[in-house]
Amino acid sequence: MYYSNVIYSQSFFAERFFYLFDKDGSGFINSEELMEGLTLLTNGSKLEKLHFLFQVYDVDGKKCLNLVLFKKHSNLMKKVTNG
Ligand SMILES: [Ca+2]
Repeated sequence: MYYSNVIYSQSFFAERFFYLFDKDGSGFINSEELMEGLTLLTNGSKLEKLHFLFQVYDVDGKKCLNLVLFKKHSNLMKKVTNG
């Protein structure tokens, strides 16, 4: 999966959320994985939500975002930390 020139569409987010929820990499999300993911998104701390958001954009797993991605999504990150 390579997203360097991707338009960030709903399918991008659906694929990234699916990948992150599927903790065991089985290609399926079981009920425990779903509950864990939804609990994080609904009841997680701001830091946990921000970490999840970071993982959404860190598509290559290098644990860093380039400047273009950072600028593009900084407003969304502000919403997560303020919400
Ligand atoms: Ca799974």
